Amino acid sequence: MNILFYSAGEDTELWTAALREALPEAGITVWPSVAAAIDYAVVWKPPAKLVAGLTPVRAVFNLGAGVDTVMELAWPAGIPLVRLVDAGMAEQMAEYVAYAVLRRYREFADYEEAQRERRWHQRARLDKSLFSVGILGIGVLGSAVAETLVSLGFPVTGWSRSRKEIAGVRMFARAELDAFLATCRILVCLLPLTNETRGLLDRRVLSRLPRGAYVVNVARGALLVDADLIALIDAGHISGAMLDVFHDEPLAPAHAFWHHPRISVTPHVSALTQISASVAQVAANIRRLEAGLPVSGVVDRVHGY
Ligand code: NDP
Ligand code: OXD
Repeated sequence: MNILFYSAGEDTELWTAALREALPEAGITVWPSVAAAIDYAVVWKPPAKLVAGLTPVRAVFNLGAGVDTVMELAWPAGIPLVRLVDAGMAEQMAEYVAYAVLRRYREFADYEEAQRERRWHQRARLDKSLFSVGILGIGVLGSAVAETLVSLGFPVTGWSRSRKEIAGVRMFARAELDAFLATCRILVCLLPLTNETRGLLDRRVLSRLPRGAYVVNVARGALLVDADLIALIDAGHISGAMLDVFHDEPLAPAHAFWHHPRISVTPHVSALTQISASVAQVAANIRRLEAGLPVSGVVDRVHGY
């Protein structure tokens, strides 16, 4: 069995060593080297040239949960594209969002500002039962985030294409977006970037949030219209945002997000890809495909995620 490997900006040595250990029977070629016949491609942000030169493969594995960059490429029809499903990211995402929510709810940013000014000021406790967190996208990661927030005692609402069921979470279906938005003191975005979701978080949608709402985007930067978010924060409608993902990464030094006093920026770290868990999942899926068994994480090419 031959595997073609490519990962943009990742540690190729570590990935291929882990792949060799998990699949000792496989030959591994690192693109742009070529092998006579390739059975599986294992890629992260592959260039178009890799796809153009690919001989027919049994499956393409995307080394990430989000498939927006692979979906832009012209893969031959009929080849399963398989994404990572959790693979150690759900726990990290739940930690990150719990931090963002607690930071906002317990007003830690205000205490940090007070400390800078050496100001002793105890703020009144906010009513948690009124501090509802809404999650856009109740998939693998959104569900883990929802369960964590429920366990912390927050009222939680969720919005997804098909209506989901999680104990303690009030769910909204696709057509109910405005009703969902009205529930959100904090809005967490965990949607995939697709033709339907690109630019979803624009002035119209963000304006539907209650005054003072806070925005957390941990999905993809292109879901958000940056200028609309800044305008609504500056107008006082949105109280602030914690952003982990951006249209262009790394975020340009001149971008307004870096120095906006109400925006916190992290460099796409809310859920980092874990080499050992990811390789274990890819290897298990390859073994299942070799045995003629179905695998989870196959991307729906029509819906784009
Ligand atoms: P899933 O595919 O499991 O979940 C996606 C969710 O979004 C599903 O609930 C789906 O609905 C919903 N959805 C998709 N399109 C629409 C739409 N048009 N309208 C309403 N709901 C929609 O993905 P994951 O949870 O695994 O990952 C989510 C995203 O998180 C990834 O695509 C990626 O971009 C991002 N990510 C970011 C990371 C980071 O470090 N910042 C790390 C990992 C992922 P339904 O359930 O009905 O299909
Ligand atoms: C992913 C990511 O999609 O790391 O897995 O952003």
